Amino acid sequence: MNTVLYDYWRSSASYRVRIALHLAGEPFDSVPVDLLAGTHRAPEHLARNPQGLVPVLEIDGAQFTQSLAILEYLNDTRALGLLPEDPIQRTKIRALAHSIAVDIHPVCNLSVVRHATAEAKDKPAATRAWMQHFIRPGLVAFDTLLEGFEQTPFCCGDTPSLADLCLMPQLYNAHRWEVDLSDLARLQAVETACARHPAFAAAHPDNGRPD
Ligand SMILES: N[C@@H](CCC(=O)N[C@@H](CS)C(=O)NCC(=O)O)C(=O)O
Repeated sequence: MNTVLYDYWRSSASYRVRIALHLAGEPFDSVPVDLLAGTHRAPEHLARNPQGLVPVLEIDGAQFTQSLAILEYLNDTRALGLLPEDPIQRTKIRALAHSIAVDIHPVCNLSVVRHATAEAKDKPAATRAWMQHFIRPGLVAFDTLLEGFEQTPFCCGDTPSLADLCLMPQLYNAHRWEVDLSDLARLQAVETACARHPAFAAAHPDNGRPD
């Protein structure tokens, strides 16, 4: 059975999983679920994920939702080395990843932002202001948390960790909404390193941008 990823090209959570699949060298078919067209709310997708969210991954005869759970599954079954053995370091790297995936990402989700800006006269401006309001402080905190690690050159060492897989999609989103990150040197250095990595490059949203 083929590995299938139900995703959306601009979805950060899907982008995390694409990076992991490319790190694993796992061939997969990408099935786009158009969030702007509302395809994620159609019965067909709700049957895959009752939450109506992407990504959904079919792999090894199983179907998974929730990107962090999927990353841990791929890490466990494909030896990706996203988390170290040491329980203290493991927990600290998970905390970095969660600071993005659990704290920044949900408040910047399409359904949340649409609801929050429903009454705004200038929706594009209100959306940008909302994004900037939540993304910059979250990434400033992430940059400060990185002080506890050596970026040689990735967030926590010389190979990509769970933190890098969450950071890069969030940075893509930050650039999209013109969040100023010019003073965050650690983040910029990690971004340069990740962007050069073939798995990150292959997973980039531009590769899935509809024609
Ligand atoms: N915690 C979930 C979040 C998934 C999620 O929020 N996906 C977004 C795209 S990045 C989505 O499907 N949004 C649809 C919506 O907000 O209606 C995960 O990590 O997989």
